Amino acid sequence: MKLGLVTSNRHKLEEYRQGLEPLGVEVEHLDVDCDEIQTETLQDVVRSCLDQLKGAGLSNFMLDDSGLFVPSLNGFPGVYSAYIMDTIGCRGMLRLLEGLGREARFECCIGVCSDELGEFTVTGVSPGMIVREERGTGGFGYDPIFVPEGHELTFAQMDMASKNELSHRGKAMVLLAREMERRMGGRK
Ligand code: ITT
Repeated sequence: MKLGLVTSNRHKLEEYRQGLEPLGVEVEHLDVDCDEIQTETLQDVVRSCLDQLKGAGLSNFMLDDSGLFVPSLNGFPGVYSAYIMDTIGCRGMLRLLEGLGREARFECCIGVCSDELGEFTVTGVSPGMIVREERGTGGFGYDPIFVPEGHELTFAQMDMASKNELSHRGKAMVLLAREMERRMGGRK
């Protein structure tokens, strides 16, 4: 099966290829844009993008919206993660967290729109901690400041396969593959 991935982020594309191709899903890059609505949840952003792109005639595609949620900041930056990364970056996040709890979680909501499988979303969560200084050069975004629960290395210090095993996106990909299988089984 082949699915297009709508993203402007080449790191995401690589993570999807690494995670889904062994599961029999070929991932093709679709360089199209969607207006991310201002809303409270990743799931609403994803559903709105699916509708916009479907309305524009696209089919057999997926996309994700992801974010870092910090309970001591009442869930911030959450759906504003891209804006915060572009304005204050990892360093600004570290400054914001001085003196506050460092527990955090990444979430990734994947939305799929497929002729064969219909439309659905799945969400993966990776709990962890924000470290005190940036570590590592791999990955992207907040990877240098996030350590997944039970581990010592940041995502930016891991190779892509290890990040995919532990990450919000990797977990969402497992749920995606499971849902695809369930929907295909239902057709038999
Ligand atoms: P799209 O074109 O796919 O939307 P994006 O990079 O804007 O690419 P998101 O809106 O999903 O992706 O991400 C919101 C922010 O969270 C953005 O600043 C990302 O760099 C960051 N982010 C998303 N996934 C991440 C991950 O796996 N590791 C670190 N940071 C991540």
